[in-house]
Amino acid sequence: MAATLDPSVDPLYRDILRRNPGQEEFHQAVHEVLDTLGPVLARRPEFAEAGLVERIAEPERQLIFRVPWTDDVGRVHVARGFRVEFNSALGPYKGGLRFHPSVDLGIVKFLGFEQIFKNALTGMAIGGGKGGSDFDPKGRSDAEVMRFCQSFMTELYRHLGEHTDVPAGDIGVGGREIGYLFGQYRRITNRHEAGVLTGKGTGWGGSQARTEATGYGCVLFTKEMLRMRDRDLEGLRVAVSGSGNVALYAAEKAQQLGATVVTVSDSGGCVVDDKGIDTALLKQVKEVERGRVADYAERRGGEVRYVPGGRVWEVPCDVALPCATQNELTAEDARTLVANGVLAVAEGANMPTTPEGAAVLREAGVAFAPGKAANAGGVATSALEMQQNASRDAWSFARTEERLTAVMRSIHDACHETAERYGRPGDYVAGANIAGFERVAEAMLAQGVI
Ligand code: NDP
Ligand code: 2IT
Repeated sequence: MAATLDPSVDPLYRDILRRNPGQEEFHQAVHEVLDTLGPVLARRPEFAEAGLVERIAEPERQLIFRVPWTDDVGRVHVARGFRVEFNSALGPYKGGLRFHPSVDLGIVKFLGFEQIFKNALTGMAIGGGKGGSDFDPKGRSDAEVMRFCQSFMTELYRHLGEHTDVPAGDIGVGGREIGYLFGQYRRITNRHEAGVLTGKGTGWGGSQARTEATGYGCVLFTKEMLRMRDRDLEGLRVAVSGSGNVALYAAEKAQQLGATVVTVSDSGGCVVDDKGIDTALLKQVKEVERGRVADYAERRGGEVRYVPGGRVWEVPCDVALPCATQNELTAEDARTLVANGVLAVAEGANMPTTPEGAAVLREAGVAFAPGKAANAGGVATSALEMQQNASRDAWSFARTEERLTAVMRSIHDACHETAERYGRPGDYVAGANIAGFERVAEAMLAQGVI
């Protein structure tokens, strides 16, 4: 990371680089947060005196473990499992599990670090954590995925609990995986402890609207940002990257609110569908058949184009929603978006925009919502799931979505007001980082040096 930080945090950042070599995504996430904290530390010297930045950047606990599993032809594989329990000042560690071949300690730490501030922004009693494995579920049978999940949980269960650490899904981990993980936890512990995992099936302790929550929340946040500029989603063209859980439901909500989603993608390429993505068909292809966007294009026929290796950011749009993975929207992509007149970018994924890409958008005056604010609807609804589990209750879809809408509005307003309070009007990155940091910092200060 080249950009120099405020002198109040630069030495701390150098130390973090030195002590965590090679963890580039973690460095990037820390840099982005520290870049906005100078004014807070200037106003609140007690935060620096209590070593809060040093403590917040060091996970409370980091677990790395072996996950052996056997494939359908009897071959043994060894994957690596991770859980980084980053911060529990506000509540039990909370955050997803990612199964993807790119997962390593640096990725899990970047995600866990982001999660601390995101979870604080929700205003709910949840700390930050993240986990996963370099296991690649693509092309694996249900039986193989089940055996992997059982092996993973056989180690992880001892570190979990509804008051300790509560995982959920992320890339490569959806309802199927949560089911297998929950089953193994229940079997080993002999407890039906519903609140130990979120994203469960609605028939056995899951919350209505959790599946939809991240994508829906991202669009609700976008709507709030546009409202501040006297604009609405109605009639706008939206580009969504990815076609997984977050992308699917971002597309669905954007269209419910009158926008036209003109493109979605996966790691193979993108589809361009000028009349608007048929989200029911996309759900069928992705969620039921576990297919690719190329299959969607083939089934949809007509004027829909599949572009192998194509990038959604080249498709002209008014709103861009990166919903796939980290660093998928570069400076060059940002320049293309700006040239095409983009009004708003909201991150459904975690850290999808590179720092250089974010700078291009900022300089062009594009409304830009960082992931820790815009995608917090998923974890917020996980906290609602925990609430329902604790009270042995199950709410309706409408009631849950109403709560999600209120949380997204409150996160938007907290980011907006905090940015103004610190003389950075309209800067949602600064607003989100500072508002999240203040909440965690106050709790850590009150709880002593631990
Ligand atoms: P899914 O596994 O359901 O979907 C991931 C999508 O992103 C797929 O379309 C996938 O394409 C694409 N993708 C993943 N990795 C890459 C890559 N390296 N290059 C190109 N495309 C890639 O995951 P989710 O939708 O759950 O997660 C998407 C993002 O949202 C992640 O950043 C996640 O951390 C974040 N997030 C998720 C939340 C949730 O509740 N699920 C909550 C908050 C944030 P392909 O199939 O070809 O790999
Ligand atoms: O990045 C995230 O916020 C998630 N993957 C969801 C975490 C959760 O616990 O619901």
